[in-house]
Amino acid sequence: RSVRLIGAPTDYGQDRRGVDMGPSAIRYGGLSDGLANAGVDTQDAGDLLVPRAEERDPEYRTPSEGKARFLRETEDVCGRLSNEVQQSLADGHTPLVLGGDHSIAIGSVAGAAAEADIGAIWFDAHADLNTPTTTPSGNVHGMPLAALLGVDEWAGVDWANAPSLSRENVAIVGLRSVDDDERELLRESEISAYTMSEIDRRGLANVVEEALAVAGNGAEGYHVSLDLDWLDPTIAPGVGTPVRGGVNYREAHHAMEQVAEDGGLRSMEMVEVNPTLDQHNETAELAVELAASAFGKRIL
Ligand code: DIR
Ligand code: MN
Ligand code: MN
Ligand code: MN
Repeated sequence: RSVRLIGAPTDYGQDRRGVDMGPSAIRYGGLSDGLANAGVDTQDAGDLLVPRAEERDPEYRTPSEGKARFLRETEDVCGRLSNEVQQSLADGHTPLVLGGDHSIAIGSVAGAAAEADIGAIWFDAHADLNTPTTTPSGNVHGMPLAALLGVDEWAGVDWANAPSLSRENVAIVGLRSVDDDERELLRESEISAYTMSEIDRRGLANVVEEALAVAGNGAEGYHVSLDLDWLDPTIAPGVGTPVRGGVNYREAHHAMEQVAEDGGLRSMEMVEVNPTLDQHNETAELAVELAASAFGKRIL
């Protein structure tokens, strides 16, 4: 397999600044060596040009009357990211997108879903299912999955929707911080949602096996969206919205090894690494290790 890296250095989607340094932090954390050790050919397409938030007005521009900060900028970046992801797939390279905050998932998944029916696995403490009216924060990083699935007022926002991604092919793994309206939506929708408490009960390996089956069922591969706040903050402190009680080091590696073994991975992203909140780039280095496992690194 060969991988093409695409950096999307945004920090429009959340309040803690510095996540725009994620792509650099992950590269400095040794990504190309890590992937080479996994036996993967890697090429680096560099970073998308992302205007600094300071140059822009966070003006709420929404489909309805709700709030979604920097939505105009998010649309611009996601449109270009979607094109890069499509080009990478057309050239025969698996896209590995480096965030940036999680709002960029709108672009990566839209790109991955442009020419195929795909599934998606969201490794995240959060559901990312808010809309501009349900959002408690106005931050688009809490909304990308809702945008892609066309939930409520996201429906018909063409640039943000991925019509070939259906809810039956979406699994969220690692939930432990869910807003009230997201909970309501998860109760009634076909999205497969796996909480930390279910992981405690069944074990992560069993849950991931099921999530892979959900994402791949009838689909032409799936997108893996890895929000580093999925992990426990003791091993991944460099994220904007840490939540205690996350996945541990070995569990995380094993989950990524399951992804590699399954073989259905179409595209992947790693988001929310914020080196300004980190200790010695620990979170980016962990992201590198997990990417190596997802792309096939084995101990023996
Ligand atoms: C919260 C936090 N649900 C929000 N979301 C985060 O602002 O919508 N997503 N941190 O990753
Ligand atoms: Mn999250
Ligand atoms: Mn489908
Ligand atoms: Mn997220």
